[in-house]
Amino acid sequence: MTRLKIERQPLVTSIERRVFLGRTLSVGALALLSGCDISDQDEVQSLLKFMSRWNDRAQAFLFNRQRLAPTYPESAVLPGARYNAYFPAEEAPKLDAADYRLELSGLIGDKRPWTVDQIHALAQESQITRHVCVEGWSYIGKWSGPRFSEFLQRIGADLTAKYVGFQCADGYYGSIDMPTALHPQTIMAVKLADEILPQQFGFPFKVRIPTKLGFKNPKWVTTIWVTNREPSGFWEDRGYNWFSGL
Ligand SMILES: Nc1nc2c(c(=O)[nH]1)N[C@H]1C(S)=C(S)[C@@H](COP(=O)(O)O)O[C@H]1N2
Ligand SMILES: [Mo]
Repeated sequence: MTRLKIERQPLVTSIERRVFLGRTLSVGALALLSGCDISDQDEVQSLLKFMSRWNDRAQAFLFNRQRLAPTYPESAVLPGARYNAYFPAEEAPKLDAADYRLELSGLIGDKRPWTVDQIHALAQESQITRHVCVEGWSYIGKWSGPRFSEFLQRIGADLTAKYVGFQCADGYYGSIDMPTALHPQTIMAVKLADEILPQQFGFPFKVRIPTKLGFKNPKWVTTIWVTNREPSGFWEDRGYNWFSGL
């Protein structure tokens, strides 16, 4: 698949970007690097990867399960959500509601696949929150759908497991920590602006996680799994920090 041929982005670049965005840590690492020309050496990369993993653990420790991401009034929603993916909107997967099946694997009691109708039948909630992309833009949108925690309970997921993983129809993949999966604002968004989620925004659903950066919100999800194994992700494997909380 040509889409997946993306140049590896060194971790240094993403850390510089994080500092640019005024985010935590890595200032020391940057000071260490500035003025010397060693930033693409393997040792520096592995030191920074180690620090990023350490940063993940610190962020996970500090994450408050009850703290809510800011919400906004209807009037704050501007028309038109902003599309993003690692390919143009015309190439977005077109999943057909009739043959779509959400596959389940890993530490889950009932692994029978789910249809779109079954997802729609769960009680839905709406949220007006800000989607923040690491590239430096954001928008306020209204998303609706079942709480992910409700879904995880229904399928008999092991809620004491560490991670939930996602595979998407476009080859994208990702994972989140269990506290974030169970957070009250983490939903399976089946609607955007009160309409069925448009195809390019992730039909049949996007896991909407307002406590995380945009790239941690997978669209066109086809498989969900629950695991204790080392998590990964499409952008994380290209250098972005795994936890990436807001
Ligand atoms: N399957 C899949 N999900 C994805 C992506 C992607 O390329 N593929 N891109 C992520 C990124 S970087 C962003 S900013 C958001 C954009 O979501 P939106 O198009 O609904 O605004 O989707 C995220 N989820
Ligand atoms: Mo993004």
